[in-house]
Amino acid sequence: VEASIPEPQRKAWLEHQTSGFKDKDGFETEVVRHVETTLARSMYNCDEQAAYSACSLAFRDRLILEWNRTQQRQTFADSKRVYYLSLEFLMGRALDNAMLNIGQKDVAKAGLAELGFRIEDVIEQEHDAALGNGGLGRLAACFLDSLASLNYPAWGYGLRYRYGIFKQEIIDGYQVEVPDYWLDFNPWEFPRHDVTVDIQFYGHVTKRTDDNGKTIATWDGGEIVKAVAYDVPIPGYATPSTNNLRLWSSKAASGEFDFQKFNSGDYENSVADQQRAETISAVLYPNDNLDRGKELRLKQQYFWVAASLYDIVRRFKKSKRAWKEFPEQVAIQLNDTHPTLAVVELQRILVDLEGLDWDEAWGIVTNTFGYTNHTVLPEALEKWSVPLFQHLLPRHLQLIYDINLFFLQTVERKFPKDRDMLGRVSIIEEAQPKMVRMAHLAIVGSHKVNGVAELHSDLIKTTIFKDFVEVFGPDKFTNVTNGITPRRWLHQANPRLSELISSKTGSQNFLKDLTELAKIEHYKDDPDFRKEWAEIKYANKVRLAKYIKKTTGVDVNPSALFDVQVKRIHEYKRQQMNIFGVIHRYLTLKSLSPEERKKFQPKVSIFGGKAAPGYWMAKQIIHLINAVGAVVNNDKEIGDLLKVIFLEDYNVSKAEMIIPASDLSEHISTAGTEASGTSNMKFVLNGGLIIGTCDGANIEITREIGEQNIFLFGNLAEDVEDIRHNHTYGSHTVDPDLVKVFEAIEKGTFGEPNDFMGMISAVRDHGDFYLVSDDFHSYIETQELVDKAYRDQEGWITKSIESVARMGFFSSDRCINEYAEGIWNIEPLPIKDQ
Ligand code: NBY
Repeated sequence: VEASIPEPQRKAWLEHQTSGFKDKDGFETEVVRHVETTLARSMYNCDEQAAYSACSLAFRDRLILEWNRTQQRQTFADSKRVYYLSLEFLMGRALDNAMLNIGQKDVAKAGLAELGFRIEDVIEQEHDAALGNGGLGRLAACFLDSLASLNYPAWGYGLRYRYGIFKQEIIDGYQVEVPDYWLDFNPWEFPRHDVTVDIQFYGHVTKRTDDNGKTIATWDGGEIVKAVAYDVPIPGYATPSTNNLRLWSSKAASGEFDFQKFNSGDYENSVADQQRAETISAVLYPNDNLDRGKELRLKQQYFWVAASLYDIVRRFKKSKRAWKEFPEQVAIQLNDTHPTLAVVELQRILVDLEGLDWDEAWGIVTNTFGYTNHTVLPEALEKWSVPLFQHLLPRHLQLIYDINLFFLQTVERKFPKDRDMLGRVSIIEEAQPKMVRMAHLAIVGSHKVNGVAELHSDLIKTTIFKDFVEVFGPDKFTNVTNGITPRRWLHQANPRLSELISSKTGSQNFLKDLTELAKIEHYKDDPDFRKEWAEIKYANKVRLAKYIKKTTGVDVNPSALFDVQVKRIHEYKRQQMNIFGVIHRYLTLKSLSPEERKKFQPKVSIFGGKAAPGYWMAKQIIHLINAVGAVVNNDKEIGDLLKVIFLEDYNVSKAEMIIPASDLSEHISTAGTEASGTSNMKFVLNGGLIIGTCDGANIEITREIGEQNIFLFGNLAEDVEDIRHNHTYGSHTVDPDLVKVFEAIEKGTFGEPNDFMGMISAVRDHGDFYLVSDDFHSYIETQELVDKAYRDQEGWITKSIESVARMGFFSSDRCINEYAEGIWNIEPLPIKDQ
């Protein structure tokens, strides 16, 4: 059905178009209107939550209009689009970002003040959109910001989880998980009840031969679940471009409930069907860097991938182009292997539904997809059991077998008789049961595979994907070092620093071209500039200290060195090494005379991060941090010399407050395990220094900012394998300082020692896989260098300024431009006057 308004009536439409508020008065009018009509409240009944809602709705109205125009412009231009498929989008709050990107925050601030509200309090009302675990999900969010800001025609596709990552509470020192129901009031999403896709599961496949001798497969039976689109506008910074993030929600296909069951008196079961369908998009799996192989997770993946591809193909078909032009119009990026079924689904659409030949279809598929790998950890590499596949997606399993067969035939031609090679690269792992290796499928189905930092991209080429480099040649494998959006992570999180920088660079253009930060290096000896620089850091620390007092009851001195490690809790990230280091510091302090103690650098050790609910060791680490805090923070002898804080429920909006307040942050993963890291970039961009290992993007950060501005320590990635081998087959002695730490724990200094024996025996008795003992001495020594450097405040400020000035490379804008040119082959869409 043609839905567009006929020509004669369009004039009336254009005359009645609105454009949202224009100035402070207009903004206030809109806020009051939304309070009084949309929310049905009044000035006698308007709390901060209502002010937040009305303010968001006023901004939303402006966004929608630009969003519609952007979509019309993209449709009209009919140029190539990129689709970013990610099971996670860790967006955080939207209002502040919308105000800044549209460039109307000052207007809102003044307007809200006149109406009786402080803008900071209003912003604080918003619940984080936390549809992600950690770095991978936040990267997707930064990419959306850059894609819109750079005017690329791009859509994100994800799942609309009813529950995002759980809320973490710390009760008696233990993590407790609480569901995060975030959809009560969400002005940033638009349900598209008219945009739905029926998704099939289970059933059976029949094959027949048509008149031309071609085999036709049909997939019948099983059950249908409906996917409903919810759209989220993504505003670009200082551009009208507003892209779309489409999140799918699941619903029973038969509408409200199954009438047949209802009429036969089985009302309860008809409701149960409904609920079962809704379960698909109910909850985000809370594991980072761990694959658990649950059936519901595979259902989520197919549900989301099938709906997204249907949508993408539907849009392509409207253009009436030949299929072979598909890769010239469409680029699809796979954010890790989670969306890899898209490769199979597109092949199924082209072969089974559109009747293309296998080879032509496969050429289209491989030219469309790109795959980004985010980990080398074996436990995080996705595998699905063949029987599960057979049951849930019978046709897809057949297609995977065919894809594998043709792939292995090409490998066989290149490496005749190399059966080991065939076994190693096969998409099917010959295990009991057989498993589908999703990373192998993603590589075979894509034209480019990239890692997320130089070391990581080298590692995947020489370790987990080595054979594929031989099969496909090295050009298929590439690096795109991660980046972060300076809009959220500098301008929004640290407005005073952003302001100081713009006063020296002459404009806010550095927020669009981060390499302009280099200009501030000219001022590094300017006393006024340095003073202001230090004052901003101090003010950010005061704000965090207040927050710590409010949430934990502990007084911390803002003049102390703030040493921060905030990220998901994982053994490879080595929070255990950090807390062992803190214990070592505590024991050292206790052994000193009061006179000697005074020479010590006062420090606040700040931790934050969630443990996956089933990750016992990670939970033990959280417990130890809290147990150490309980002792140290109440030790009168120690006072301000050492405080240990665990901040509950670390998330994006808390990161925005914590990161600008750090002097030092810890990025101390075992070398070769952290693919990139992105918070390392955020901390340095906010004037904090890093203590870190030669891992992930730390290496490139060092190259950019200079070795004198970072505290590197520990063994190198190239040596890790040998060291591990030695743990198992050679002699393994624990570092003597670490032994003392263990003794203190075992003596009961921090409560029941049995609670912490897992962490100790992992190092002492189970091979110390993460090299905690091997790196401990170097870590402690380097922390001493940090103390010394910090006592030279002037030297520290110089390091801080130089580092920020040299961080231009780490903008996600640079990163997105690299993807656009090297992988997607897309161009920005110029904004003409409309
Ligand atoms: O991706 C992270 C990497 O650890 C980090 O080094 C990198 O900077 C970042 C962006 O490239 N990976 C990550 O966050 N991964 C996950 O959150 C994740 C979530 C789920 C699953 C696997 C990994 N899963 O298999 O379910």
